[in-house]
Amino acid sequence: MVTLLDYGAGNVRSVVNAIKSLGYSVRFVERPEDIMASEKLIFPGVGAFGSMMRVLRQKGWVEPLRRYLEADRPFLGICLGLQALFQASDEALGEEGLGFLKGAVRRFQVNLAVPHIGWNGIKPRKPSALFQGLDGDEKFYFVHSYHVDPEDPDVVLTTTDYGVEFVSAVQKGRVVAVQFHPEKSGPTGLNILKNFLEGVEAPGVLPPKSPARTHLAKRIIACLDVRTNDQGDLVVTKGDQYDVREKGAVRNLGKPVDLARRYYEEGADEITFLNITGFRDFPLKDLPMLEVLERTSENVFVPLTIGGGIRDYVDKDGTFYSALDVAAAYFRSGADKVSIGSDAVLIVEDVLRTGKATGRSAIETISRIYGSQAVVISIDPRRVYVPSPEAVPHRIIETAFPGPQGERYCWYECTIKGGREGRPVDAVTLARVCQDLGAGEILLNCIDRDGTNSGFDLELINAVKEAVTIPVIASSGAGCAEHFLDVFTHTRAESALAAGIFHRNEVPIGAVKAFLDGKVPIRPLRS
Ligand code: 1PR
Repeated sequence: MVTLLDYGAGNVRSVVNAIKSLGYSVRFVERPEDIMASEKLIFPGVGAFGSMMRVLRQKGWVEPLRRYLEADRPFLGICLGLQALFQASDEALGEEGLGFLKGAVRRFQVNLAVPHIGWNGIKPRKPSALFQGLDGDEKFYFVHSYHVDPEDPDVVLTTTDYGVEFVSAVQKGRVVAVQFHPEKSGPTGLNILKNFLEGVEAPGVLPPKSPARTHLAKRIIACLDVRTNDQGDLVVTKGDQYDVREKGAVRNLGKPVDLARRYYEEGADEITFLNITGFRDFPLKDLPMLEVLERTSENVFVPLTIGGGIRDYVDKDGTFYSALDVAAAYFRSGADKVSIGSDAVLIVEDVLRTGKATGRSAIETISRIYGSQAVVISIDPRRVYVPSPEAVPHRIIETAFPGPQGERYCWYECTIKGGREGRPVDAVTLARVCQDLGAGEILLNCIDRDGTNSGFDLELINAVKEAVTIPVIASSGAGCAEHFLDVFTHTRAESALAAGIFHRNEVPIGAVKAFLDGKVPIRPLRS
């Protein structure tokens, strides 16, 4: 029996599913006395340090937690559950942490995208039972903007490199805590969880290998565009430049849960579901997507993103649902991130028109509660050629691929409603304003390339990547493994997403990774 400390700030479903998949049962801390009564306590922190500590105090859990830790009882902290062990955090100045370990939590001061999102390695510093069965060169899924800075070097279990060398795991007796998410780190992560559950008092080992330097892997993401077909079945579909119909019928490429499972087993580093008719169907009425997430998260242990229909909504009875309500339902069902498409364009238009943010937009409200790493902006741009840089008041780029009239300039017009409506805002400006509002990642599609197998639009990706510091996912147009190498060598995109080539079995994820191996850092297939 494992006890889970859930203070209601995000996706704990995956932790529960991961523990259950290892044959353990889970109960939740409900009253302060449940903490001392735990046999093994797992604290999967999500969200922000300040709100976490406030909730812990309100619930009366701080003192029992301190007593539990001081008594050297089995404890596993994950992400914010590691940071909570320290005295203070730059994220919430004046807010006291649990103070079990001396030191503070610092914001990353690096010349790289922050949050640090993705698969990175670990460098073990001392033997631990947690390392049982590891080779040492595995990668784990991280997502955080802050890292711990312990005063006592003896508690450092592993470090990781990301612009700086930071502490990625600590251990003091039977109290262990990791910055990465074992429940999102595939079979390797489950191995770590299993080691903890079997008891870290077992004799410690050091993995046979330890990298001299760790590298953040370039992520390969499988994307499932989901909608209901004309027969009423929820299917994975795929468009050509966003047209998903062939001879009048919606293309059917498989069932969402089954395909997600297949891509997990084939080595996808992340899975994205886009409810492509979300702009017209309200997701909390269209419950199948929630069920898809719930069922997928039962046995897919990599990050899951869901997009489609995340916006404020009034139903036909006049009941108001906020974008935050929709996102909360998705997180509860197993999503780690939500992706906002159409609404982001309207929000940015509003900010550009009024010159200020309202503080109430979907981007701001969701990132405030769940953290910026949980908010992805999905952009659906279309290339528009213009004769000169002065032709339109948008961010223009000079292109190496002239237009039909020989135009040497173009801009990328954002669209809403699945590409059906163009709006007067360009993709570069949209990405920058969304970052300022609190978005943590950009999913950069391209209508011109979507479904064409002709390669990613590198000019678009470079223009957007140069304008933001948050990670960018390159999307649309992948036709072969070489296209992934192109995007990772000619742009600074952190990840690349594809749909059609995976669905049609033209190029499996394994083949993409095998091709990239040794050329760019990737998560090795076996982990
Ligand atoms: O606007 O917040 O409701 O979100 C709707 C979401 O659905 C948006 O993220 C939007 O990108 C997506 N969407 C809407 N209509 C379509 C469509 O195809 N008709 N799909 C659509 C977008 C694009 C990519 C695709 C890549 C890779 N799909 O996600 O997977 O282009 O494809 P490829 O590798 O086959 O080239 P909201």
